[in-house]
Amino acid sequence: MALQSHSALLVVDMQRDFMPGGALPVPDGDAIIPKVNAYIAQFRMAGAPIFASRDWHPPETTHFQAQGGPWPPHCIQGTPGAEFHPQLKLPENVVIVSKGMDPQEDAYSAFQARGLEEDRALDAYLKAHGVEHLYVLGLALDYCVKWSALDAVRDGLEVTVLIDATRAVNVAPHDAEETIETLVRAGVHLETIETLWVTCKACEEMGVATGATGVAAAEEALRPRETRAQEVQP
Ligand code: VGL
Ligand code: ZN
Repeated sequence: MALQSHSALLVVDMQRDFMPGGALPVPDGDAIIPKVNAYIAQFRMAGAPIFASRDWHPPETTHFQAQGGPWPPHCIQGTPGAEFHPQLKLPENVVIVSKGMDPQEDAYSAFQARGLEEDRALDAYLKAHGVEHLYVLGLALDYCVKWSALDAVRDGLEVTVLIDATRAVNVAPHDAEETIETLVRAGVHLETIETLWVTCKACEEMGVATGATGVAAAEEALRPRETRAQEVQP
């Protein structure tokens, strides 16, 4: 499978509270950040739109244990825990969509999210951008990544989960495996940065490096400008 035009990237809930030390930590949630940034750089170089969802709860919601729900309080609107991880490198033109604002709704799927503009839903943004193939990564595989991918299939999109850039909560020990099985049965493709970029013909046509070179190019693109400028000086 190759990255084609009409592709978009959905970065799911890369927020502090889902990282080690946060209120609802996903084991190794922060370990995927360099890879997530490499994907972001690649999609950016390919000119593909990038969306980022965030869990964005009110202080009281039936999603939290105090109100009878399954989870400790997390990602409360405006708190540090709800911020994107500081090492996440979202591009300036990223479209941020927020979910879980309704105090009666879990909202595990980014398709339940709304953008800041005109209260627009994710599917409306995707349609407006002519997106046909959605690539999904982030946290957590067994909740928000899973339900977002399944909703995307239901919405008629081709869907790929970037399996090396996601981690599961694993409330039960086999949740990750079961999630992967469910996704594959639903027709979701699974790719890694190697399988995606090695075969990326469209990227080559667009002048985007693929394979190991692509990863190196992405890393280069992510380095702070000052560092790059210094290196060309004698
Ligand atoms: C999520 C548990 C609770 C997620 C959100 O984004 O995967 N998981 N709230
Ligand atoms: Zn939540």
